[in-house]
Amino acid sequence: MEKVTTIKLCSVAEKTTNMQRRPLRILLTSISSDSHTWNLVFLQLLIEKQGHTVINLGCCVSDVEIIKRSYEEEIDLVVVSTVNGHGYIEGNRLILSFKREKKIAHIPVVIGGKIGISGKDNTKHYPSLLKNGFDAVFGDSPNLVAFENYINQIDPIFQHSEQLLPRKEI
Ligand code: B12
Repeated sequence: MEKVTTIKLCSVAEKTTNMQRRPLRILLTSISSDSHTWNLVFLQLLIEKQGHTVINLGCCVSDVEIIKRSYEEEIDLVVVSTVNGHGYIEGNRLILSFKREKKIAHIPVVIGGKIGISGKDNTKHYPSLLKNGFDAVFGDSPNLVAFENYINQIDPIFQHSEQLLPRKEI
């Protein structure tokens, strides 16, 4: 009798629902000049609701601190949130420094929020942010489905991290 092999394709939604992967460890941060915090609180709650662990560095975080914590925390993804309008300037500076660090350069880094001071035209800043190394750029739309979908297709990097206890910091 002919042997039939079926391949089960796992959709993103299914992957998330089943939570077969271990939860991601996500470093959430703002940029050095940005003192807004509710964006960070909102994103932390959104990401944690999906079952992932958030290390929230809070507002006004220096590039050096973001890079240092990325080395220390065994993270799978860095999420930069910024709304004060300096995002495209400091974001470009941050990502160039981050991607120069060979041991963490493989970690995906995304940025989102109010990237500049041009409202809808902030999209003009996206190409340089992507060219300099960001893996994705998100606007400040309250519709965060694209962001959630992005997170759900990330695979954990550190396979040995299952033993790590979830940590939350503000
Ligand atoms: C509260 C507030 C403050 C408070 C912040 C207090 C605090 N501890 O957080 C104070 C008074 C300190 C403040 C200061 C300033 N602020 Co202010 N502030 C606001 C205000 C009124 C609300 C922000 C807020 O809390 N929103 C609630 C959160 C949940 O929403 P959110 O920030 O928009 O974040 C959402 C999205 O942007 C998106 N998002 C954000 N990040 C990311 C990241 C990713 C990856 C994704 C997917 C999505 C995403 O998701 C979030 C949820 O939907 C906004 C105006 C407004 N209505 O938005 C101005 C606003 C952000 N501030 C502004 C400005 C200019 C300033 C100052 C420069 C003013 C000044 N001249 O001093 C300073 C900057 C200080 C600094 N160093 O950063 C501007 C920014 C302009 C721009 N980017 O075009 C705004 C938009 C006001 C305006 N219309 O001009 N501010």
